[in-house]
Amino acid sequence: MSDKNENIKDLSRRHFLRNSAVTGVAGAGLAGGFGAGTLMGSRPAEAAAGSEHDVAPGELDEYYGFWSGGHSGEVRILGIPSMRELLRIPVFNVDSATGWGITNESKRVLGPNAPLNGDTHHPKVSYTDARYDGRYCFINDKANTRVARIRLDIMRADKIIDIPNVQAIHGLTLQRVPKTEDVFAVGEMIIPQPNNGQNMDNPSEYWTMMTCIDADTMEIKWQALVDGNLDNCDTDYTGRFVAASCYNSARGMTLPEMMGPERDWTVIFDVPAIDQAVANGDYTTIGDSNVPVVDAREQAHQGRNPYALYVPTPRSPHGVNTMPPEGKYCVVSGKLSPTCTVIEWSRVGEWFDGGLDDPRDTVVAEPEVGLGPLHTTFDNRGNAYTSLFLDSQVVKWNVEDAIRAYDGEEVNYIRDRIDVHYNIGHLKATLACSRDVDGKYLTALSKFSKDRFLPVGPMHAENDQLIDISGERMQLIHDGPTYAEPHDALMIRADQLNPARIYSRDDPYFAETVAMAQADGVNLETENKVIRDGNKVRVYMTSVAPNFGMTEFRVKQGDEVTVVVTNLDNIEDVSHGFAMVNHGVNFEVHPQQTSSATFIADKPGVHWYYCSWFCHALHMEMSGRMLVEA
Ligand code: RUQ
Ligand code: CUA
Repeated sequence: MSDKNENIKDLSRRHFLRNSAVTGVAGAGLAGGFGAGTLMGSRPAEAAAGSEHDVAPGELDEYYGFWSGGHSGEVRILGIPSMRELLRIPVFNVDSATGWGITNESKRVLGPNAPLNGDTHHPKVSYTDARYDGRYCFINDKANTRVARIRLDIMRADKIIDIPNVQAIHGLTLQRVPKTEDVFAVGEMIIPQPNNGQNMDNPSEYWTMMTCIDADTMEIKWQALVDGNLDNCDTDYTGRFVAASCYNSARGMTLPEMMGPERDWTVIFDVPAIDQAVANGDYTTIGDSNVPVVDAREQAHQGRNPYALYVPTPRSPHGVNTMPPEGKYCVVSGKLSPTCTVIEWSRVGEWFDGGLDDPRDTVVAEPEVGLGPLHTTFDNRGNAYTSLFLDSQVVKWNVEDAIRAYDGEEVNYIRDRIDVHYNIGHLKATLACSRDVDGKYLTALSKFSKDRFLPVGPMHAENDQLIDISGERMQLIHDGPTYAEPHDALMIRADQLNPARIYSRDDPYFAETVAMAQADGVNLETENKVIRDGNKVRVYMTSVAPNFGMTEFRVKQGDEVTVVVTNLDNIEDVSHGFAMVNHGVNFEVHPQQTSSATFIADKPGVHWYYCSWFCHALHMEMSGRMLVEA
């Protein structure tokens, strides 16, 4: 490939990483030459500073970006195109600022004995008719095999569920049409079934599943047992199919075993057929889980598998992305193959309906795009943009031209390439997973930042870059350092979200706490009261800037104390916090919110509590004492 345009420094950085990454997979023959698809050389990123993309102080952004926080366990909201971080939503982590993981309200969502860490990858905002409806954001936890739902009015998770029978939920995607009723989540690792310590030494009996979750109840509807493993996934635009990539078709336990086959596959599920199987009772259950498990492995079926189509796909495929706005094609990115595989959804339907025999007949193009293709996104002009991990590039290619080339026509489908810094994973264009795709901006989530920012020790920032894709050529417009480690992002128009400005007093998020107060005969909005119930003490207090409704309360050493604070301020942004010194307690109380935390008063003496959210000129004075009698 021609890297002529790059300066020497840039060249050496880039090649260092590419070579080391290639060495790691040398056995796979990846170091070989690449032809037609990579004709157009790379070019250095042209930075457009001080352009029309700037968002001046006081101006609002055009888009909301939902960013995964990776192994920070959170989800973040950014404003686009400024890339300003607007909010962190704690989900699978514990958060000192908001008290997520400390408050009773968040613990009810997290469930008993919830792990303290998480690994979020793929935030997905709910749809109505393949358009963002701003209700929920769903997110996976790869580290602890969970799925969470975040309410987008208050930006807090309201349901977190454990997924049985699988390990490491990675890909997560939503039904688009007619609306998001099903959430699909795939388990990446294969494990014994059941995984109870009885059958660990026979990896040929390790399997994984795709899980279907009811978006409204967050209950698991069913699981589908598959061959191979499962990685990323996406749905079509009819509500019928889900496709998932498999990079371990060999079901290997080690890297060489996993990388053995030249082709792995994309598995495509017929969701109504599996729904029907469950309705007919055609399923089993595994171990002590009562989730219906439908067998979608090839060995379970003579003739055509009614539940799953396995489309051979080169090699260790990764990203699975349906092309908007009609959802005609699905692009699977090859990772260890320099290709993307384009599957036509209508042909998938034909295969399931008996019209096609060879699963590969659903493939309509396989363009060569560059080294290490991971994910693909789209504009509204028929172009796809694929992230190239090894080349540290985004490549723009035309889908219809790639189909023509696959049919034997002499056509160059590559439109442009741009360097990103460095080693990009995910990428996403504005509204690219919906009918409203607009082809304006693309975010490139680069895994390495090295020399792009001031050094801050051995742990480097990630570099989420913003690229203007509205013209013929891509233009880099922003470097955005971020904390470990965004995997995926999506951007929706600002008008597609309508968040609450203050809490509603009947918000279900704290309804159980309100019910507890009612059972104690306490009116949270008017009363400040201490209720003793054996060695359990419930302290109800209000907050109005700059006062807590109670400046002291008295308990006995060893009491289990629950402090419930209700913020009576109803002015936007007048948030209070409640921190109990030396007791590991701090939590948020936003306008009209009720929050609570429970702790043991195990230390006799005077313990101050204070407001932790700067709320008033007399914020420092907003405090009180807990007196603990020995
Ligand atoms: S998957 S780039 Cu979850 Cu690619 Cu991280
Ligand atoms: Cu209330 Cu600071």
